[in-house]
Amino acid sequence: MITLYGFPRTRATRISWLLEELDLDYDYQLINFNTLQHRSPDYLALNPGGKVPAVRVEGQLITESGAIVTFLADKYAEKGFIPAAGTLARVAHDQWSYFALSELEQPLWTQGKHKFALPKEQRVAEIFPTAEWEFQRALRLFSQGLGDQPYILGSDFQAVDVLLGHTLLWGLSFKQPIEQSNLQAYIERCKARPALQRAQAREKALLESLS
Ligand SMILES: N[C@@H](CCC(=O)N[C@@H](CS)C(=O)NCC(=O)O)C(=O)O
Repeated sequence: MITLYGFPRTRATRISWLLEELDLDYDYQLINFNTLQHRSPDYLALNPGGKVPAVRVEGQLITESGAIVTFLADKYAEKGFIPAAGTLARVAHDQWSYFALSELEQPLWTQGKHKFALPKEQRVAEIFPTAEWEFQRALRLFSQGLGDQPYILGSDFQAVDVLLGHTLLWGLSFKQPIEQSNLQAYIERCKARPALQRAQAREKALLESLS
């Protein structure tokens, strides 16, 4: 059984979304951000970074959402969510995964860190216009790469689309304009995926269990 340590509306959604796409059973261990459980000695003993997502697979803890997504898609390669290693299709998959994590996500995370995640004395309000500009620049490149394909590698939804789709949804939640019509259509395709809807329903139930 795979254990996912996570909290709703965080990068943990990337993992629950992919697990649902892969149609795998998993145990969702809620790490309650509201009570700062991610900074508790117990969680830090498990995951010294104090972050989510983390997964435990066959007794090993794995962190970093990009590594988890790639690992799970590779481990269950027969389900068809990632091209084989060493192929040009795979490098395109990895290229867009790294783009999601370093170019598209980074300006959003910069905003998040300087709005709420960093200690107050480390926050720099002047950073926001630059981060917003960088996000728009990354959107233009993404839009160009997507063109008129349904998903980034073509007609099939792949693990990389979890990273890209989740990050676009994050952009919307941060009220960033996404004006490219092909990206808007891509977002709608992602939102319509039953696997994402199941992951979000599970998150909602977990949140409700806290109140
Ligand atoms: N690079 C990591 C980032 C993980 C991360 O920053 N997660 C956030 C939630 S989305 C977190 O756990 N924040 C808690 C904290 O920074 O104290 C990944 O992609 O998994």
